[in-house]
Amino acid sequence: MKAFKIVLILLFVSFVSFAQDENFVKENYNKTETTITMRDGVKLFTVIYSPKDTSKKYPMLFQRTPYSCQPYGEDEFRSKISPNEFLMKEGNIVVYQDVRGRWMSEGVYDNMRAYIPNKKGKQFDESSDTYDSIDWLVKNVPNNNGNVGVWGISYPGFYATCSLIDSHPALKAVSPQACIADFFFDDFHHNGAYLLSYWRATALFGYEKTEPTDKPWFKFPELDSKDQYQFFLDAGPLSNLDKYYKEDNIFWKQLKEHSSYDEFWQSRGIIQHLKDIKPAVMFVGGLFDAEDLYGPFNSYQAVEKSSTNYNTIVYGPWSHGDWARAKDRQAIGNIYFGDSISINYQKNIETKFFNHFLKDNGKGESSLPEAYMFETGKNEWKSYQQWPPKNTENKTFFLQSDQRLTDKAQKNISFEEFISDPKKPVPYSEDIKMVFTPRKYMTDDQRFAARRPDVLVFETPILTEDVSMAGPILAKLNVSTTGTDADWIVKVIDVFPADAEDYPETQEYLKMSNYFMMVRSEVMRGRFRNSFSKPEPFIPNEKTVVNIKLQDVNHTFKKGHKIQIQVQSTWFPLIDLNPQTFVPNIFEAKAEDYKRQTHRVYNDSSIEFTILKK
Ligand code: PG9
Repeated sequence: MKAFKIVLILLFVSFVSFAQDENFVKENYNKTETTITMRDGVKLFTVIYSPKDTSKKYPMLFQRTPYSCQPYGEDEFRSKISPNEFLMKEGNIVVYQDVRGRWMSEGVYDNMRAYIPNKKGKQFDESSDTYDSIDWLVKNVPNNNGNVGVWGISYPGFYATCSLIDSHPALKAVSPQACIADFFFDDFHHNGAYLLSYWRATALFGYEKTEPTDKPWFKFPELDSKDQYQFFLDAGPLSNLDKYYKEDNIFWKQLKEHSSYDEFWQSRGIIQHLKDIKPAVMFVGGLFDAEDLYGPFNSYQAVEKSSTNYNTIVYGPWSHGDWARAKDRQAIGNIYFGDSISINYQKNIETKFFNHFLKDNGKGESSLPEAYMFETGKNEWKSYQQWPPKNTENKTFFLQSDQRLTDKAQKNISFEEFISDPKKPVPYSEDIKMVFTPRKYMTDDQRFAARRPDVLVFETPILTEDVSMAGPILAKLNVSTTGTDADWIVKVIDVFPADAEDYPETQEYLKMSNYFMMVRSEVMRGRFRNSFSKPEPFIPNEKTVVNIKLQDVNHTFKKGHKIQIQVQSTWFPLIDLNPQTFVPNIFEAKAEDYKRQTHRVYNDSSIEFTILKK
């Protein structure tokens, strides 16, 4: 009976604290809604949460979003505001804005709107919209201390990056998180391969609204299947999907018309403009972020190379946006990384970053590292003075006969061969589902793929000591195909020992014993091997170089594990099918273009790892 009473009391306490939390914003903040007029006259809808305690001045934490400032109405409050609960509870002015063309703001939306250098008169872009908004906020919001911080995750992360360019002098600290940098390498494409797994998301960003609205103006296609592999396989060529998105879906039209890295995509890439950055920056990303892994790594490097400002990077054992949640156990799919990882980051890293520059005016040292990187495998945080770390060396492993991965080149070069059949593509996941965007596959078990004849496997013997990788990976493939086009996918896998224990998160049908954990993966659409803007066919049966840069890792392959590489040519429906016959634009390929081909990977192919020196 006593235990029952204790449980009841605990339940009541947690309910009361939840209820208090639920009302914390309403009880401690005032909310006002307004519009801010941009230099071209367009009005952007802006929501301002100000602490009721007006005994001191506060910085403003500002987020610009395409996902809505809702709830709308001055009596409707968000349950949580600001980047995290620590910053919410200690008191800041928190501002949200619907970006141009979205929800309650006026204007026309443009996906990844291109930055315009040396703007004149009423010319605008996302950087100038941020500048104009900050200028109005510091002049008009009561009780602000004149310092502004910007943050955002994913698409809001892109707008945070835009705020850095031609930045307003009041903008002192920016944290672009999982920030999209370029839609040809983030989200909708990877190295030119179209992410079919994003197809449903095209509805979210494809339709233009006609006036400010607090109701969704877009509609998602109604599909009669929850089995994405079969649905898209049955759909056949991409043009068969036009029946779901008509001419009014502008983004679907743009995706189809711009299948190469042409001016349309190039102009929208933000990295090229990251020069002479002034505000302090903290880029944040997830080592297993399936959506925007390219953005934070490459944006950080661009700022590091071009600017002298405070510029730092944090990558944790996270999937897309995990760091903003407060899960006790941090796990992705079947892999557990540790407890309270996100909450500790929020308290000891993110809150410190903003307070140092917005409340302490950046005086003295921030006490934060240049690079704060979680080392998966060992599952511990590491601080580095630069990223990638100085004490690393490049080590080459060769993809050899008999499925061997060794650091010695093979003398008599031969090849491994497989039939690649668009009618029977390699699944990217064993799970039967219909995703809005991909997520879990980034740490998924790859045994199902290894056991297919159209997936080549190369692995080291059992490691006798730890091997720690910290930085980029470069796959240098020498391949051939009987066809005239092909995709090449490389997966880097940590093979667990037979005695590996299950986690509570381990899926029912799986065992962690001998688990093939995906650590990193990437595709190169073969037509773009020499140029993303000038696609080239393969010459049938001619040995051809295909290099693939895989995004950085920070992973230790522990003693007793094995390093494994898998190579394949389909990855469905994560990416669309390559017809394996060269056509000008795969979005216009016909059913008869899709052909089985025989592919070869020659044994002088190699993979270069960035290894941490002992
Ligand atoms: N980068 C993510 C995304 C962009 C576009 C479509 C779907 C997802 C994000 O903003 O979450």
